[in-house]
Amino acid sequence: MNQKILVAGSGKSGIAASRLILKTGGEVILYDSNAALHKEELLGRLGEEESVSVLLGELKKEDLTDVSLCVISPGISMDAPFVSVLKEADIPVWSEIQLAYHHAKGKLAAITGTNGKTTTTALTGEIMKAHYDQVFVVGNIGVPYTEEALKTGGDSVTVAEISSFQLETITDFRPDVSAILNITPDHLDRHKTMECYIEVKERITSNQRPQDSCILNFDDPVLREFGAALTPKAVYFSSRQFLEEGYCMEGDRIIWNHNGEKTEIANIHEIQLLGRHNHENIMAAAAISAQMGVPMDVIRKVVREFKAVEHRIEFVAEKAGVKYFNDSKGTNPDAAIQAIKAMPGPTLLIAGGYDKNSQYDEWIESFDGKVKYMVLLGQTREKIAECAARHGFTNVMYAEDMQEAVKVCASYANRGDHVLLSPACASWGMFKCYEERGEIFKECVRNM
Ligand code: UMA
Repeated sequence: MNQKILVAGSGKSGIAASRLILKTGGEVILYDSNAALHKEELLGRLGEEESVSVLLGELKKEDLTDVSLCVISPGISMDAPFVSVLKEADIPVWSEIQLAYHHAKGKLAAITGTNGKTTTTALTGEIMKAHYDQVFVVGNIGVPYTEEALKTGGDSVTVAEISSFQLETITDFRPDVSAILNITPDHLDRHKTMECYIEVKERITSNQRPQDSCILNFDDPVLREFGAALTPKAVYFSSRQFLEEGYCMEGDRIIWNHNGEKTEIANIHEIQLLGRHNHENIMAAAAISAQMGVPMDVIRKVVREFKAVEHRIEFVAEKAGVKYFNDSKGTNPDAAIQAIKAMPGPTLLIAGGYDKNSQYDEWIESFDGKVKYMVLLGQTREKIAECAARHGFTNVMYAEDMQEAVKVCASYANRGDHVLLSPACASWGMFKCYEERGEIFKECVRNM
């Protein structure tokens, strides 16, 4: 890649993309709109001073001399002011996953959806590892695809968690197997309308060919209809109805119904993932893996052994007869509804955070007598409290930080209760990321 490339964003994705460009012989201008960052620190992370320069703050047209491409980090919107400078200079913009895909080899499974992506990606990765020798698990799950792309070979298998942000600026990104798990309102501060959000998610299939496949949730009317006119083969799963062809429930069993033959994947009493949404994640992971050529007995074995991923309805500890669960990854109302449904009894909920322009009504309604108290944190706390009051839920308290929130819950909880951190909001503003929020919660619980 003998070009001069502007890499926008100096987080995980930007650093990994820069390293890939340097390794393939390109030149990098690492750009970040945050002028308070330190050039030397960023240069130190790349260590190729000759071919790297760092630009912070405002981007001007004259900074773009000889630049032939911009690789943009997922957290940066195409509405960001510097993007108009790129457009004026006619410089194409690739997402970080597009750059990785351009260099990667082997087979690719790519998983998107509003919720369940991380669990499905992690489980699919484990299934692949039980069958294939060289497996990479990348993307929104936390390891940038560009960090691993150059390590891939013809026989490798990559499982990628893909967010809507990453799909905005793909060009020829083409997974062999794609999956869209569900689409419910999220990130509307960035995508503006539900229609735009759906369109961006569906782009995961835009370069797929008839020999490829796409795993879709039959219970989502938009996705069901989308599958009907799709180029790749549509494979459906459903946790609500029996499917003549596809992955579904039969009583307590998750099964694959294919050509009139039923194959059991798991009995829900044998698995360690809680809640119906997790049955869907298992169906999707099994479907993706089967499409990628993994035998059903391997799939079955891994599904039975698989434990919840960190920060997703993760059991933390039991203190004074109260069980604590960390669902910091519950960053939107729909994900938070799944977590409440998965709690086996009375629950004290810690919620609130960054405002993504979400509506909280359905989430509050899902409390359904199970949530005893809600302790709110962050920017959205008033908005959530007002919404809760409109729905007649007034057992609401405010906390200034996580430690206070955990303390309040512990003092109000009785033996047999559950304390759940499932914020329905992003962590930004109070924490660096949802992982940090979850880690702090777990530390507060363990230190009690
Ligand atoms: N920045 C600018 N200009 C802007 C906005 C941001 O320069 O207008 C800069 C910031 O100053 C910062 C950098 O961009 O230095 C941050 O880039 P980023 O937000 O893309 O963060 P990364 O560290 O690269 O992490 C990203 C994903 N983050 C987002 O999509 C917000 C991570 O997903 C992902 O794990 C990582 O790439 C590796 O692929 C996190 C996430 O919150 C988990 N994802 C959202 C979600 O799951 O809901 C989509």
